[in-house]
Amino acid sequence: MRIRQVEVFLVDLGMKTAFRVSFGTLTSRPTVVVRLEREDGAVGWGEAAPLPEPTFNHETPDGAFSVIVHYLAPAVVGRDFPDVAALRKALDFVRGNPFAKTGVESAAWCAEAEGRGLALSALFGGELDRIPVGESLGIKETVDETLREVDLRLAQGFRRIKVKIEPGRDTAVIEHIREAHPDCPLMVDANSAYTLQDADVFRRLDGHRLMMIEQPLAADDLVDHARLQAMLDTPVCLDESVDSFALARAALALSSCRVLNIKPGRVGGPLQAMRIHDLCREKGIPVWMGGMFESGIGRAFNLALASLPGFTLPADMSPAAFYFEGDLVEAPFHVEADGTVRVPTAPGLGFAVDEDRIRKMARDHARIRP
Ligand code: OSB
Ligand code: MG
Repeated sequence: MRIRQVEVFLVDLGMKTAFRVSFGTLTSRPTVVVRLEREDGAVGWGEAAPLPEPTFNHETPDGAFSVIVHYLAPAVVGRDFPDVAALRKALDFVRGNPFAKTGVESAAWCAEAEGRGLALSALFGGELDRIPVGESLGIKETVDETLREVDLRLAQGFRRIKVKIEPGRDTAVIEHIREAHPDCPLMVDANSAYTLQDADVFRRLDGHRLMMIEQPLAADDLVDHARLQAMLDTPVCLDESVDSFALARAALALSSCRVLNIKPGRVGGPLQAMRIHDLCREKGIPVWMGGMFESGIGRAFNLALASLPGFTLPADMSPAAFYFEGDLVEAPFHVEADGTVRVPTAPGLGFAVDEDRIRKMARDHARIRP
């Protein structure tokens, strides 16, 4: 595959309602779209979707745009690669920046899927045709607000509820949800808001039969996560802590978690996501597909990867319409009454990209040629 050119777009998806997590409130959703064109005419789309501020990891949309324009795209344009893995290797000279690398690697996968007339899921070796999905609920002002949304999402068929928590807004909200829905699949996500000093909070949560406690402690602290996991019956799930294959291996070796959230963007692209999936499968660690409020472009990769057989727990895969004023694909997926999303079987991305809208909306654009 010879790469003719790469285009990069910075677009703003208007957020419908603010989404609060322990480290801040999301009120807008700038994201980076990559369009890669090969010499044989195949076109692929990808998305680099770090959060608007460097709060989840060190990246931002402006930063990812710049890293792609100045470093990643110049490393691939005009070059010929035997396969996507070789193209991805050409990005390794850049340290970190997993979301930016994901944008470029994803676009190459999409072009490959189009070129070979295959669906992304088939290209990735996916097996499932429907992905069970759960809802991720932001932190609300009141417990009642949270309870109302839990009722709504369960009635809509969502297969599990994830509640964002922070110190002071944790045990009470879970107690109320458990009272109303004694058996609903329920979990919490702390986005690193606690330390081991808060062990009492986790001991109380441990009594509520949660599916897991996601990322309770600092992102770089695998040792304390292992200590916490040893104290609890509830599985600890890591998210922010694992942004590479090596860290996934370290987390499993240290018993820092019993479940892993895999987000292609966080770990540096579909190839790393697949390697981590394979490792976890071999070690008997269940994984599930997380989300980063991607547009329909990024979600297409999440959906295709979630069809791999190790993804045995419900995904964070709410449709774009929950969050954004509009999407970047023409007919986004929806959640069926049984709480699943269908994995597309059409060749390529599986969703029609609204290219006109992307070109019109772009608040920054660059074209990189050899
Ligand atoms: O920690 O899983 C997270 C959204 C933004 C930043 C971090 C996280 C989330 C979510 C998933 O909870 C939301 C989604 O994309 O469905
Ligand atoms: Mg998380």
